[in-house]
Amino acid sequence: MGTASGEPAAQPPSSYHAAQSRGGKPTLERAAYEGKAKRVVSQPDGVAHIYYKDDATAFNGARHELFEGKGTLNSQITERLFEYLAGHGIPTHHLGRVDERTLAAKWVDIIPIEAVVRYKVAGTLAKRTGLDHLTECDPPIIEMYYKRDDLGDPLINDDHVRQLGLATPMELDWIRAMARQAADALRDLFLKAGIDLVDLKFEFGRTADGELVLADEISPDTCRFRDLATGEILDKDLFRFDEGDLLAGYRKLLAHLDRALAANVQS
Ligand code: ADP
Ligand code: AIR
Ligand code: ASP
Repeated sequence: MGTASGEPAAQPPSSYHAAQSRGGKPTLERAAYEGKAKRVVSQPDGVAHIYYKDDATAFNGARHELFEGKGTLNSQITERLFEYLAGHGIPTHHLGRVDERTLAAKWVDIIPIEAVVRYKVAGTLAKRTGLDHLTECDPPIIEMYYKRDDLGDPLINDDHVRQLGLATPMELDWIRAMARQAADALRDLFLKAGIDLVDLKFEFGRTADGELVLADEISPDTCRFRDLATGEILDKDLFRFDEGDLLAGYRKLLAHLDRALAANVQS
């Protein structure tokens, strides 16, 4: 398990090999993958170049719009957050920056599980339970979704993970612990930035060497953020629910984050 001092996290045994067909998803054998918001291209030596597009989609692609500059902003936010998490002992796929909107990462076989950590009720949790919006979840709720666009990414439990052969019980325990540890570190950082991290989604993958790492992106496309002072929404809900100017929200989030990171370095 990772520590706040930056010790690397102990890995679960890498006995599992995905039996699942991944449909159109990126796998270690696949050279390129065009996603809804990113394009992933395999490079030599197990490296992936992840190009952040300006596309915003919602509700499994049912809504789609372009926001010029969103890709660059998300690549910047993701880069800073992966670097911050690496400093907190979380193993990640992140390697560095390639250009304005492209990040280099270890090419991984994505485990088709979306791990969602919720500090407050929002989105589909509010819809599913009838709980009031922004009710505190203490301790935070951790959910697993099956990453399958054709099925609408359904909520699943440990038994489903076992039945589908998505991960071993030890891997699932590790994913849950790592998701909580990474989310808690991010929640602390965003509190210092004057931002409430309401919930977020993580993806994990296996490198060619069998290491389990945090992958994909961490950005306002994958997290819910509220300005603590004003209550303003600073994430993709601006687009999902026509709540306001998406680019202005993402820019504000990055500016707050940079101030908190700078203060973190000085203290
Ligand atoms: P989607 O697949 O939902 O349309 P994106 O547009 O974000 O999502 O596409 C990026 C895809 O790349 C996702 O399926 C994600 O799981 C995958 N991915 C993220 N990081 C890596 C990585 N390091 N190596 C290989 N694939 C990755
Ligand atoms: N998420 C889930 N699937 C895709 C994404 N981006 C993220 C949302 C939100 C959290 O997971 O951005 O931060 C919970 O989403 P929901 O829709 O289940 O309430
Ligand atoms: N990213 C998913 C989609 O494109 C889910 C979401 O963020 O609402 O529909």
